[in-house]
Order: sequence, then C-alpha cells, then structure tokens
Amino acid sequence: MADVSENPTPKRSGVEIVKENSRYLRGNIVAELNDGTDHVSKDSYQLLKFHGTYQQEDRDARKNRDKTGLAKHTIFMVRCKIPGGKLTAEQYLALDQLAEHHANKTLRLTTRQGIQFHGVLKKDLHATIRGINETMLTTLGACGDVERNVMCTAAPIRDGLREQVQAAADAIATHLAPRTRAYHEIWLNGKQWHEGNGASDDEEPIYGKTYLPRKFKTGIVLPDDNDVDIYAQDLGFVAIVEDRQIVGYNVLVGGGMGMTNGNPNTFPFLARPICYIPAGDIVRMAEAVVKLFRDHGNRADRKRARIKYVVADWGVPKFKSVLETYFGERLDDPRPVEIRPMQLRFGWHAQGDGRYFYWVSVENGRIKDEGDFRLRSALRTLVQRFRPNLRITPTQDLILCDLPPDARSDIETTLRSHGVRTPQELTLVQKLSMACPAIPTCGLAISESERALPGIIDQLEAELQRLGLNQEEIVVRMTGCPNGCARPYQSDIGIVGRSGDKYTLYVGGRLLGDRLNFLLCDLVPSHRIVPILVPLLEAYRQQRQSGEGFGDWCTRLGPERLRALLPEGVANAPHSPAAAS
Ligand code: SRM
Ligand code: SF4
Repeated sequence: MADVSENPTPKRSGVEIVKENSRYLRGNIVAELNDGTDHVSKDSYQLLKFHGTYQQEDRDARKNRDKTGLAKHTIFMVRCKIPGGKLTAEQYLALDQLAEHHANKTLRLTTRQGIQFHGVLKKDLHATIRGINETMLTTLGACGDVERNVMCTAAPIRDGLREQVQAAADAIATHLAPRTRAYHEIWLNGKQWHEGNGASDDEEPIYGKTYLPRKFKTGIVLPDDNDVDIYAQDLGFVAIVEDRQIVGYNVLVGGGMGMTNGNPNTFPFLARPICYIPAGDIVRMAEAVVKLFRDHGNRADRKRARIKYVVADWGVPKFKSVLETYFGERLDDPRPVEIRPMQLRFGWHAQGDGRYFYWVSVENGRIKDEGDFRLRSALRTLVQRFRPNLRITPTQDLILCDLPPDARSDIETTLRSHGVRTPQELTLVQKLSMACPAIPTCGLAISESERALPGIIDQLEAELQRLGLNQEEIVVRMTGCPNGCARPYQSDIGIVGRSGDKYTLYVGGRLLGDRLNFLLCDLVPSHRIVPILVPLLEAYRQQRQSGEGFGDWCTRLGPERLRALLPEGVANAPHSPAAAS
C-alpha cells in the first residue's frame, strides 16, 4: 500500500476560504435573503450552490439592458437532487405546480436525472426550496463541492437487478449527503445558528469544513445498459451479475468532460477501471474514493480540481494503491465484463411484472407548453390520470412507470392532442440527441445550445433520410461551452460552443460512451454544421463495414482522412481532447 503522508496542495483558491469561513455553509445567506435586493454577494453565490441554487442573469434581458440602461435581471436556477431520477406521481405534480408559481413555467430534466427550475426570483427562493422539500425531495448537494446526484440505470424492468442498483444509489446518496444543519435552518425551520449551539466539526464527518475540492459525481450501471455514461463519472460502479444476482461491482474512477479553451492542462477524460468490490462494500468504497479526493484533489486551481486529474497525474497503479489505504484492505483487480450501450426503449414496454412503462422522448429535457406544443399539460394530465411512478433518464427523458396494460392508446392520444409527437413519430437522431441549457440562463455559455439544436437536428434528419441513414444510431450532443454538460465528447457528433454563433465540431464517439471523439474542425458557424457533415455521411454510407457506426467509421479513418473530405476553407485546429484519452 502507498504512503499517503505526502502533503496535499498547500495553496488554496478563494472558494476554499469562503467554504472554511462559512460555518458549514451558513455564511451570510440568511441576512442576504432578507436584504430587499434581487441578488446575493459573491460569497453567498458560492455557498448557495451547495444548497442547490445558482444565481444567474437572464441573458436575453441583458441585451435589452445594454440598450436601455436598466439594471440586470437576476434570476436563480434551482436544482433537485433525485437519485436514479425516481419520482412519485405526487412529487411530479407538486414540482409541476412549483414551476407554475415560482419559476418560468418549465421543468428541465437534466443529464444527471435531476430536475431544474429556471427563472426563480430571489423573493421566491425560500418558497421554492421549501416546496421541494415538502415533496420529500431535496436540493441540498445538487450543486457545490460535494457528491452530486447519484445516477443509476433507469428503465424500470422488474428483474431484481435494477431494484438493487436503485437501492445502492439511494444508499450512497444518503451516506454522502452533507450533514450540516444549515440547510434546515435556512430553508425549513428558520432557526438560526450561532456560536456554541452545537454546530461542530463532527457535523461533516466525511467532508470536513472545506468539503471537497470540487464537485463529485457517481453513477451505477448494469453492464448491458450503459445509459448513465459510466465512463463520464468521477466514480462509476459496474454491476457484476452472477445467477441473476449482483455479486459485486467493478469500480471505475476519473471520468469527466469539462475543459477550458486554450488550457491544455484541462481535458475530458474517461473513467479507468481500478478494482472489484463485493456488492455489500459499495457505500464503503464510495466513501473511500470521496475521502481520497478530499485529501488529494487540487485545492489551489479549481480548473484542475476534479478527481480525473488525480487519476491522470498518478496513473492507475498509484491511485489503486493509495485507495487501498482509504479502503483499509487490498483491492482485487476488476472482473472481466462486457459493457454494452444503453438499450433503446422509447415508447411502450413491458416491465416484466404485468405492468408497462412508457418512455416519453423530451427534446433537450425541456418540459414546457409553447404554442400548440403542450408537453407540460399533457404530462400533467397523464400523471393525474394514471398516477404512475416516474423515472428521469440520463438522456433527459421521462418514463411513466407501472402502467396498466390498456393505457397505451390513451397515452398516445393525449400526447397527440397536445401537439406532442410520440416516440414512433420522432426520428432516432432526435431521440438520441441532447443539448445543455446554455443561453439565456447559463452564465458560462459562449453560444446557444438548447435553442439551437432543434434546428440543426431538423436539417440533419432530412439529410439522413435522403441518404437512407435514418435508422443508424448517431448520437449528437451539443453544449454552449467546453464544460461538456451534455457529455458531447463521447458522442458520434459533438457540437461545442466556441465563439458566438461558431462551434467546434467533434466526431468519433459512440452511444456506448467508451471512446472520446476528436476535433474535426473549429469555428464553424451554426448554419454550416450540417453541410460540413454531409460529405462525411455520404462517404460513411459508401465505405462503412458491416455493423460499423458513424463514430466507429470516423475513428477508423482518423482526423486527417476525414478533413480531406471537408469542403474547402473549413478551419482546422490542432488541439483535440482525444489527445488526453
Ligand atoms: Fe453542468 C456548470 C448545467 C451536467 C460539467 N452545468 C454548469 C452550470 C451550473 C453553469 C454554472 O456553473 O454557472 C450549468 C447551469 C445551466 C443552467 O442554466 O441550467 C450546468 N450541467 C448542467 C445540466 C443542467 C445540463 C443539462 O443539459 O442537463 C446538468 C445538470 C446535472 C444534474 O442534475 O446535476 C449538467 N455538467 C453536467 C455534466 C454531465 C454529467 O455530470 O454527467 C458535466 C460533464 C461531466 C463533468 O462533470 O465533467 C457537467 N457543468 C460542468 C462543468 C465542467 C466541470 C469541470 O470540472 O470541468 C461546469 C463548470 C463548472 O463547474 O465550473 C458546469
Ligand atoms: Fe452552461 Fe457550458 Fe454547461 Fe452548457 S456546457 S450548461 S453552456 S456550463
């Protein structure tokens, strides 16, 4: 086992000081919530993340502000942490009403099986967060330098295995939830903390006063259904199944997508297999990895503060050896296991217990009513009628579960009468695509994403149809900046905001998510994206080998041969995140 006495990073970033002085995430939040303004200070902005909310600016209104000189329009995003994306009908209906009364009347399903509210005003933050807690959900730790929402395989097949991974996700989420009472004081019971009334070091036995160096994300999958993108997780557990029982898990560490333009020390990275553990040790292992990260993550430079950089810098043998000291035992090598892509189960399917589920494809996770498209009303009607349990998928979709055998036609009629296309009426490329929110809410967005992808998909659908490629599983993911919130660096086609209306195009990933894509060309205006891809798709159609996906074909050809197929004058750039894989 390795010596862990080496000194962790001595320098500390400003956020570390804010955390340390915050008295377990209290800071000045209460006073600032009541100060009559529409915003909070920089320190409270940092601390509020741990409570599940981000101060944002409405960036559409910002354009007006420049012209009129009006003050900026401050809004808040509130994120619910929902392990495995599992909700009851009552919870869904309550969230739908919170969106109506306190947010922008939309619900946003996230790429980590959570739900976000956008456009919440400061005066409504308390009622929103309290309302979420009244449904027995929480926002605590949905953001911030702690364990984030724990993901797990979503499809509600009653095979005994999925129930086990959900139970494991719940157990990890509970064990790694922040223990500070600040959340209850501020949002729930109103009692103030003061020196000497009991908040002490033992309130955060796992995290300590300064919590983690950065966010930390965990996912659990069954190997035949990698819907959670296990290779993108800081910590991934892959179930090892014998005789229809989960006997243990392979532990993968170090996945992450984010990178910063012009900073080659930052890069997307795929999680590496580290070891195997018996099933009963999953919570203990999660705690061990979190503690290792707590002590060895970079607390000086937040851009390099993820566990992927510990794995990349140390390599797997050293990482495993240090992990053994945290786990307290020697660790076995990972077991051989074949991980397969997510199973596509859109629409109506048997659960295996006499009941059915219906997987609704939600474009970019946005549940809204807009003109003739009234998805939010349709879902509310269906949830009120059938009282299903629900699952949010890692692909920003919603599954209505536990339905009676005769519900299908009612569901499809309701969707259609609300202007919502059923999954059979949508193309595969749309169902497999994802975009992050970006503008107007995300303060880090450089370019449009959620609002831009539908138009790009429309063009791509037409080309795929023309080329007879519409049944191919081509995954398109778009983000408004390189942070990678829709996991674009694992997809067949990744579109990443670069500068205003210009994007970097990546190709070469696939649905399985086990391979980073590579940079094809840079600074592409949005209207040129599909025309640039068309020659590649044409060549793919002619040259592909049997069963070869588009990303596989791109990888076989490599960047140079692909670039030779591009129209004249398309800008290339040397740096590719695949270099870090
Ligand atoms: Fe993310 C920051 C939205 C999943 C990597 N992410 C943000 C913020 C909070 C912007 C900010 O810091 O000011 C975005 C809020 C936008 C808005 O208006 O809502 C944001 N991230 C999202 C969501 C909503 C995207 C979506 O389309 O669903 C996802 C919420 C998940 C959840 O329920 O918890 C979301 N973010 C991800 C993922 C995917 C995943 O976890 O599987 C990633 C890539 C994996 C990873 O963590 O590396 C991701 N988000 C980032 C990063 C880059 C972090 C890094 O260390 O490289 C940032 C920037 C940051 O943290 O400073 C970020
Ligand atoms: Fe914002 Fe960038 Fe994440 Fe998109 S990828 S939500 S633009 S941080």
